[in-house]
Amino acid sequence: MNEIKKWKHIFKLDPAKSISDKDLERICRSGTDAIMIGGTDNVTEDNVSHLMKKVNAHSVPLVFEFSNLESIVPGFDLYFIPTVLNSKDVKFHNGMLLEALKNYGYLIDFEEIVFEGYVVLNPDCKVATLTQANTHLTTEDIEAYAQMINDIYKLPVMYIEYSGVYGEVDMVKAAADSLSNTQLFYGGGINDYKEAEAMASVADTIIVGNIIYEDINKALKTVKIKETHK
Ligand code: 1GP
Repeated sequence: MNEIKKWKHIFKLDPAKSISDKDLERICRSGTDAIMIGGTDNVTEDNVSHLMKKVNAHSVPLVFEFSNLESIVPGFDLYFIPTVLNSKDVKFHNGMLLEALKNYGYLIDFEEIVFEGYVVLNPDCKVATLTQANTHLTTEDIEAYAQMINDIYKLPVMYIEYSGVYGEVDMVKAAADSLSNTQLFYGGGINDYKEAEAMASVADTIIVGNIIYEDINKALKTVKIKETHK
């Protein structure tokens, strides 16, 4: 699992969205550090395993981000499990995890699990609605969540999730300044190199999702941040 510490850039592919073989190949050969497969709606065993097989034809590290029990498929390098700390629903803190362990605990190689402390900050994104996240947070809240994740829960990853919109750099910086061991992931609305660069200078790792499906050339240019952030 230590390999993730070196990751600066991740492309997140949504198994419910379609991508041509040619575009998928360009993403896999882009020089990104890893491909993460995950989404909020319509994530199924079928579409996850279909996409997994296609990405596995390339040599890029491939990880799965868990969103429901039905879509867990063996064959990934690592399994990322979010705990949404600003959700009002215990299901998204540890409820689904409890069910996963009850059903599959005996099969799990815990070395392959990365538990992510999520804080969702875009009130209009699907994950905020689904998890009933309290997104009206101040920088003090973010600092406290970062302490909770870094110093108390001691999680390997804190994920600031703005899915769909470009976030406030100050909020990301508040988290970054409060973390010492935990790796900071930032995801949301990165649509070009400049936005990627601004977030990569604050977060340890940036996640680029939706722009893959809107403008693949712009998405590919975000990988260039790896040259300035080694
Ligand atoms: C979504 O954080 C990722 O979970 C990436 O966000 O799709 O807005 O790039 P975008």
